[in-house]
Amino acid sequence: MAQTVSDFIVERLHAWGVRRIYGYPGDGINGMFGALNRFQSKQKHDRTGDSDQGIQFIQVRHEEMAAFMAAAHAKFTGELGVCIATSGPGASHLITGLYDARMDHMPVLAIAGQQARAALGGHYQQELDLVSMFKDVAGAFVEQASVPAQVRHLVDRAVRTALAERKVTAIVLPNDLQDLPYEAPGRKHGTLHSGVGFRAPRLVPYPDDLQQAVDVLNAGKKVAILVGAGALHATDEVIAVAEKLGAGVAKALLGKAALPDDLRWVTGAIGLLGTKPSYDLMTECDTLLMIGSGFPYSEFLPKEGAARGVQIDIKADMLSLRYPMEVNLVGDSVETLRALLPLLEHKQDRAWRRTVEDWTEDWWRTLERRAHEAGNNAVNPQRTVWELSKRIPADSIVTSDSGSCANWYARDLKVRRGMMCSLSGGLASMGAAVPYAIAGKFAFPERPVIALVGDGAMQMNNMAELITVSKYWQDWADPRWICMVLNNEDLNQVTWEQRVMNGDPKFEASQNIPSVPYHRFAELIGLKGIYVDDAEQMGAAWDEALAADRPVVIEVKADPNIAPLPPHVTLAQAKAFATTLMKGDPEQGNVIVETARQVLGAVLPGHRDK
Ligand SMILES: Cc1ncc(C[n+]2csc(CCOP(=O)(O)OP(=O)(O)O)c2C)c(N)n1
Ligand SMILES: [Mg+2]
Repeated sequence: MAQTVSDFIVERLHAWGVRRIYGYPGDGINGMFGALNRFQSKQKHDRTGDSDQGIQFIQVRHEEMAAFMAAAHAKFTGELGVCIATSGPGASHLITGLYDARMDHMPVLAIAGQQARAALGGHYQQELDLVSMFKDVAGAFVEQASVPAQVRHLVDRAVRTALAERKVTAIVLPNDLQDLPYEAPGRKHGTLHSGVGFRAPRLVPYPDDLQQAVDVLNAGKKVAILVGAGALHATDEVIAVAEKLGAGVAKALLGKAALPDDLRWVTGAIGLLGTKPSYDLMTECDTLLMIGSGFPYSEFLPKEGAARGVQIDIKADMLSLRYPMEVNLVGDSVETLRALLPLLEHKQDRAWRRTVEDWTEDWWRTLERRAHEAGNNAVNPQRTVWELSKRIPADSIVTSDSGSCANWYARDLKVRRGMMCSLSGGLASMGAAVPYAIAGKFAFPERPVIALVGDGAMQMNNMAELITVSKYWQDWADPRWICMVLNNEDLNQVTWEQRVMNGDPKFEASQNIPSVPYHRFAELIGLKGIYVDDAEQMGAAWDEALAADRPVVIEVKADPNIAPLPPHVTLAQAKAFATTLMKGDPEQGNVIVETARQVLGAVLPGHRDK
C-alpha cells in the first residue's frame, strides 16, 4: 500500500522524537488512527528488542483529558506533548487542556480532524471553523492542510514552533486528505522543503548585564529569592546562589519541586495558597531575585520601590511584569546562575538568613499544630497531606487539583529532593490532577504517583479518567498510583472564597455536591479502595496504599469547615468575613468559631495565629 498522508505524518512525528500520543478517535481523524495502527505493527515487526521505538497511543475518556495529559507530559519530561482528536466536538473538547499548556508555557501539539475538503463551508455535520477556534490557544502556529505536499512543513513548523517558543500549536487535517497518497513537495515555485530537528540554544545574558545584576545582589542586605517552574532544573545552582547571598527562598506553585523543603531557609509556597514566612520574606527583603516564575499576584511581592529587583527568565515577555525590576536578564536559569555565581560575594552577615530560618521553623510548627487539630466529625484535610509528607518516597510524582487540596499541597507537602510536582497553574483548572498523574506515570512508570483531588473535581472528570488507569495499569512497571479524594460534599475552596473575599454566606444551591462512594467505585473498576474517616488512620492508609499491588483510591471524609485561609488575612477580608457571620451561614455552628478566631486574630495586633 502506498504511503498515505497520515502514514507520512506519523513517521515524521516519530522522526521528531514523539513516542506517545494521547487522544480519542472519530471519523474525522480515522485516517491518522489507521496510520498509527500500521506504524505500530511495522515497528513491532522491525523491532530490535526496544519496545520504545514506536509511538504509543493512549486512549483517554474525554479529549480535554488528552490535552491535560499532553501538557503534563511536557511538564514532567521537557518534551513535546501531543494530543489528537476528531473533528467538531473532539476538537472543541481539547480546548481547556490546551489553554492549560499555553498558560504554563508548555510545548504541546494538537492534531485535529476536519470534514472532507469538498464539504467545508457547507454547514456540514461536525464542521467547525477549527483554525479560528484554535487561533487564540494555538496562535503560535495553526494551519489546516489542503494538499498532501503541504503536510511535511506543517508538521515540521508545528513541532519546531511549539518546542522553540514553548507554545501550543495545532494542525487540522480534513479526513479525505488523511487517506490520500502522500506526495513530496516538487522542485518548483511555491513549494517548501522543510527538515526535522531542534536544539534549544544556550541562553546567557551579556557579561555587562550579569555584572549589573551582581552589583544589585551584592549590595543587598536582605535578599529574597522567588523560584518558579523555570528553576525546576536549577536546584544546585539556586542552592549555591542562595547560600552565597544568605537569602531565603520562596517557591511559586509550579516551582514547588525546585528546592527540597528540608532546607531551613526555604519558606515554601507564596501567594494565596502560600506560607507566612514567604509573605514576611517578601515584605521585609531589600532585594528580590526572581528566577523563572510567572507568579501572578503582585501584592505578595515587595511593595513597589521597597526592594531592588533582578529577574531571570527564558522568555522576555515575562520580565518586569509583576514587579518593576532594575535588571532584567533573558537567560536559561542554570546557565545564568552559573555565570553569576563566581561574581557573587559570600555575605558575611548571616542575621537575615537566621531570621528567615526562625520564621520558617516557627511556621512548620504552626502547620503541624493546625494539621493535628480535630475535625468536626470528619478528618482535618491538613492532616492528610501532613501524614503523606512523613512517608512520601523521594522519587514520587505528586499532582494536585484546583480546590482546597491545592492549599494543603502548597503548604503541607514537604518536597524531598528528586520529587516532581505539578498542577494546572496559570489556568488553575479543575479536573487536571488525575490526567496529570496518568501522564506522569506513563512518562516515569517506575515512580510512585500521587494525585490529590477534591470531590467536585473528582465528579467533574477525574473519576471517569480512573477508568483509563484501570485500562492501563497492568502495563506499568510499578503499580503505585494513588488518588486521594477529599470527600467534603462541598466546592469548598469557592465556598470559602464566597465567605472571605465576597462577604457572602455559603450558597448551598451552588456549593453542596452529592456524596459518592469513590473508594467503592475504585473497587468496581478493579482498583483498590480505602476509606478513611478518622484522622488517626490516615498514616496507615498511606502506608497501605504505597504498598499496594495495584492503583489505589483513598477516599477521605474531609471536614469542609477548616478554612483554606490565605497566609495573611487582610482587614478587608476580615471585614467581609464578619459580614458573612451577620448574614447567617448554614455552617455557622460548626465553622465559624474557630475560623473567626483565626481570621480576626490574624489582623488584630497581638493576636497572630501561631
Ligand atoms: C473548570 C473549573 N471550574 C470552576 C473552577 C472554580 N473552582 C475552583 S476550586 C472549586 C471548588 C473545587 O471543589 P472540590 O473539587 O470539591 O475541592 P474542595 O475545594 O471542596 O476541596 C471551583 C468550583 C475552576 N477552577 N475550574
Ligand atoms: Mg469538595
